[in-house]
Amino acid sequence: MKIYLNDAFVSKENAKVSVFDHGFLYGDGIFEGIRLYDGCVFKLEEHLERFEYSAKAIMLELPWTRKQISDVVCETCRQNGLRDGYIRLIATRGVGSLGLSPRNCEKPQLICIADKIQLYPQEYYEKGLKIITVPTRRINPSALPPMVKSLNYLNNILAKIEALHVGYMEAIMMNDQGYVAECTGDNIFIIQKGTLYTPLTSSGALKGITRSAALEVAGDLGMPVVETNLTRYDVWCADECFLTGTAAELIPVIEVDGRSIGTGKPGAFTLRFLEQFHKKVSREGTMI
Ligand code: PXG
Repeated sequence: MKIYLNDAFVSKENAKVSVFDHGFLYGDGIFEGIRLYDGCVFKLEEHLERFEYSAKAIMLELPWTRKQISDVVCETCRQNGLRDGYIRLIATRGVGSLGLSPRNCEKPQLICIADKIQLYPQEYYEKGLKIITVPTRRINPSALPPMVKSLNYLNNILAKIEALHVGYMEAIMMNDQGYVAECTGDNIFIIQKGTLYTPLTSSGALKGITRSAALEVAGDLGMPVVETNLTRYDVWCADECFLTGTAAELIPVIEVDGRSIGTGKPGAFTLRFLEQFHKKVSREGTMI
């Protein structure tokens, strides 16, 4: 495996960063998870735009143009002979000294990894996932905006641990007002009486690229969409539910907190979304 690390491609064994990098010391940095389908990068421009917004939000000045970063992403895929896979693009604050101030960091580090990923076993895409809500709340946007895809994932990891601890693979996180925000690495959707509902990104959700793709699919299917506050009750009593994320793609949910969703099987609309989503990823993308 070849990894892009500061202007060069190095082997996995040699892809090492300093323990003085503030990305390691403080989680001071940003990332993107991007999919490669059949030699085409899915929604590359959208990912690069979000990467730039994340950088802007944490005042990390990226010394690379969008074209340069885009070339790094595509070249990393080519160097690894990948046609399908998962790309992890990372920018850290860079090497500095001990102490929080980013001012003592010389320059940001750019890293790109391209590999294979399957978050959930295939059977869950067919049978659906059982999930739970957990006590760990999504961090308040005034503390750390969840729209920033930062290297600080402890909030989500704590929620994931709570789910895993009691035998579930994914958790719904509520915001500090008690509304549904998102899952630990996925956005959440419900369908009720033919309308698609999803939490507002201002409720503490990442503005997921796959979320936007699902909203586009809803448009293609002529399904009304409402972005609004959702309660646990709304999810428990939904006709259908599914999650979206770059890693998970689009996965049906069949049970939440012990309540069956709809018939307890992936719903008819969800299956149509899945089908349309797969058509979309095979049609669209930037050729590497
Ligand atoms: N919410 C959170 C908190 C995320 O981290 C999403 C929603 C979905 O966003 P996208 O843009 O991917 O549709 C994410 C993305 C992993 C992994 O390694 C997680 C994500 C992306 C890539 C890899 O588990 N989460």
